[in-house]
Amino acid sequence: MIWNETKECMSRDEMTALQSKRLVKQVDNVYHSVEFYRKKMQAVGLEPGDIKGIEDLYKLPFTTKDDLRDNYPFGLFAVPKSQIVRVHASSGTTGKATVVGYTRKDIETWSESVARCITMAGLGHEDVIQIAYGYGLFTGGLGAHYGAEHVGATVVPQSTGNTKKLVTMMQDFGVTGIMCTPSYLLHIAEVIEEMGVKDQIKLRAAICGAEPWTEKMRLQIEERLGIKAHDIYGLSEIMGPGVACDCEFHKGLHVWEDYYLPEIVAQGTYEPLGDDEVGELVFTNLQKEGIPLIRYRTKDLTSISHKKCECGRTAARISRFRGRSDDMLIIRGVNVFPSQIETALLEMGGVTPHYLMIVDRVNNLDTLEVQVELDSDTFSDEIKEMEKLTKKIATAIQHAIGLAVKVKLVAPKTLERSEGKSKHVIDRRNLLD
Ligand code: DLL
Repeated sequence: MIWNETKECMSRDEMTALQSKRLVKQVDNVYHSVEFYRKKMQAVGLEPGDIKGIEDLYKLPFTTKDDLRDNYPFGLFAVPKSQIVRVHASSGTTGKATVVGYTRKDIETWSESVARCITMAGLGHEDVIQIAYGYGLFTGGLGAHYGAEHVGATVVPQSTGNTKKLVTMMQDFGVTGIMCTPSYLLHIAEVIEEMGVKDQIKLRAAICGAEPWTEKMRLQIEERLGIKAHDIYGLSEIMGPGVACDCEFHKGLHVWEDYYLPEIVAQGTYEPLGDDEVGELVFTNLQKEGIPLIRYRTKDLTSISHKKCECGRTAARISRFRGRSDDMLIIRGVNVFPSQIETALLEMGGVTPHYLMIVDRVNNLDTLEVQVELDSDTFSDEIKEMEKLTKKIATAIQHAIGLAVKVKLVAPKTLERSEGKSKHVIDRRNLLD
């Protein structure tokens, strides 16, 4: 049985006791098996015995992506390589890849984490689940795959690539669940409509993640496909997909806190924050063997709530992500998140969630152009109409971000579609600097 399937949960006190026990053991483990952690703790005068429970967590130093890069490829592994059964890696745009390793038990923990998300989305062993995340060094494909097999579903390891073929198989195999990025699911929805097969699709639920998306986009996906859509979060450094997922109430993502101990810290000062305060999400691996990370700074911005959810689960919830601290653009001194543009566009209607922000610097002044794709009902050759709409969109965006922008309308289906993580920003300022 997958834990949490029945929503029978631990009380907060029971969870804290379990986390404390696991933290004490993990800190002792990394101190003795990873030189990096031993040195880091010694540098601040800490011995494993100083950590007696999660109340002492804040004493431990943070770990960052740079620490993984500096110890490339296997320097932070806590077990001999002979016990590692899998590696994954994320390339990132700058620097060396970050490499993570999994023992056989880690693969089981990961599968259980994803399986909890799948059951929370109402899917189970009777379902046919198509996995349309990329398979390979990216954790999306294989992570989702093992979780879906763990619940006993019939798994279709589609990966990304030929969307028409994916839709045909969805039809022929009676696919009822899909796991892919939200932007790819929107593209799949377009292809289903183009092929005119919507009434032959049995899809009931989608579990989407790997990139930020708004609640409006989630609702649009639900309506367009007539399904339930859930938000799944994770990161390769901590495990992969399945660290957290939202339930049927969609009021935050339940974190599997018996494996991944969450904290929120203030940006800049890194002081611990309380419930409902927005800051950077930090995780400590309580059970991981291959590469257990202590206080890993994710750079993802969110808040946490420990209140019991309407669904009955007591697992803490993190709110939908605003974006990453390194996604935030500073344009003429104003902080802008791409998700603000997406929300403004979807509130207006008549436009699609496909948009591209082009930031440039002209005569030392930052400029922002937003290319917005219209849906086919709104798109017209009436120049006056289009001018009116351009103004309306520019006003809505200006209202949302507090900056004047240039809006360029583009015809339906002209902006590039992505099968993996979508790209919404081209920042040309970096090229000029
Ligand atoms: O994206 C793992 C994953 C695969 C999660 C499939 C969900 C589904 P990385 O490539 O290491 O791992 O990227 C991790 O992606 O720190 C977030 O910034 C972002 N991210 C992942 N899920 C979400 C989400 C995978 N649901 C980085 N909402 C994370 C917002 C997300 N951002």
